[in-house]
Amino acid sequence: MANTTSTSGRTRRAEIAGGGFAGLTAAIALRQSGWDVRLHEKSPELRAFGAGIYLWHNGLRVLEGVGALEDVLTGSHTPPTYQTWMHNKSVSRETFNGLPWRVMTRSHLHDALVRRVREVGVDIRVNSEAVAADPQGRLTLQTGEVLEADLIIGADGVGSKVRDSIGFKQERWSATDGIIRLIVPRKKEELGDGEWDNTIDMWNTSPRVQRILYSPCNDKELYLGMMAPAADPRGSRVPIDLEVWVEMFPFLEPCLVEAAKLQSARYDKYETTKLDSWTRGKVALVGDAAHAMCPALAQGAGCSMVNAFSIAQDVASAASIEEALVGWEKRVRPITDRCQAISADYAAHRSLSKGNMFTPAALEAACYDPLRQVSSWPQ
Ligand code: FAD
Ligand code: 5PR
Repeated sequence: MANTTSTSGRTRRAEIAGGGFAGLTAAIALRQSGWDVRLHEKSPELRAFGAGIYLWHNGLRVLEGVGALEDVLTGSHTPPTYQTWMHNKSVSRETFNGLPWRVMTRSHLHDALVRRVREVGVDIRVNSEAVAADPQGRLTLQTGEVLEADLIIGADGVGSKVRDSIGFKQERWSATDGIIRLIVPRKKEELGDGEWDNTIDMWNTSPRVQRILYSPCNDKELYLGMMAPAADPRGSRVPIDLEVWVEMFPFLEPCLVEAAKLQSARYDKYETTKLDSWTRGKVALVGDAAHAMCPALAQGAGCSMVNAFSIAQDVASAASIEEALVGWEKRVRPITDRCQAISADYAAHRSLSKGNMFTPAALEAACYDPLRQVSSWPQ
């Protein structure tokens, strides 16, 4: 690995706050291009939070770029079709014209990135909470320690302290609906006849709005996204209200019984964050810190990973980090902004229930190839 990355011959140093998908991706990509990288995670260990996740061509290409693709493909699943049901009747079966996509557990993806972060030699600090950043290139930790670097990355999620310490202008709002996300055993034999290897987005609007996004992750694990309006006390109850879910989805009973056992279940509302800018001096915000979005297009992590990977490309040969970051935002932000807007619109109108909603505009982010820096599907 090259150990000089600047024209002065000195190895450049990055301090990254946050060990989620965005922070891990940025850390590996920078380290691969010769930077000294330290990653701060406030939790006691690097661990994924949450249930399942979809990655599309854009995110899968990032994994290729950071050397984690093979690892992620083993133990994850591409369903034969992405089906949508309304009141138990199929309204669409999508295959995206061959566009690659993949479903997996969050821990599967996170573990692969963590293995790679260790392999490339990122300096990892757990129990290390960032509390502030300074555009001059300083990161302050909760302990009071102040670290200087050429580049500071705030990848500390939707509640970002790095962001809020600097004071970006921002809009934040929550949607009407929220979701309980769980991993349960597949129980394929017990489910009886059906195409249970598919993704099936099962919508019901009467007698209540209740939806299950059924997403097999591999032979053993099933990701259930159980959506209900925040105003519905029974649909949003955790641990789940078995009766109300089985009544609507009787054919999923074996899986729902397992879901009801999970005491740690949470109901999360969808949050959106929009900032006037993602950078200030030597500080860049990536991932949910910069652009938390509704999950309708399943692109929050995908865009986060693309943007994190792209920073490393844009600072690689830059004489000025500040200018490179401005250029980076200009280059990558429009796709994320459009994706965030469509996701918010789909969530607000429950548009996915109509089926066939993965239009070319909706798949724009997914079609992007961060390695070649072009939209590249079909190839
Ligand atoms: P996070 O995952 O929040 O990671 C932030 C990390 O920083 C955490 O490890 C946290 O502990 C740490 N941290 C926080 N504060 C500090 C601090 N001050 N100092 C140090 N460390 C700190 N995206 C997809 O691409 N596909 C999907 O299918 C998908 N489904 C979704 C479903 C739902 C219901 C929701 C709500 C989101 C979904 N997303 C999906 C979006 C995706 O989860 C996020 O966009 C993604 O996880 C953001 O990653 P991140 O690294 O920016 O933030
Ligand atoms: N797609 C995915 C997802 O996890 C959610 C949604 C769409 C992959 C939420 O769980 O529309 O809310 C959605």
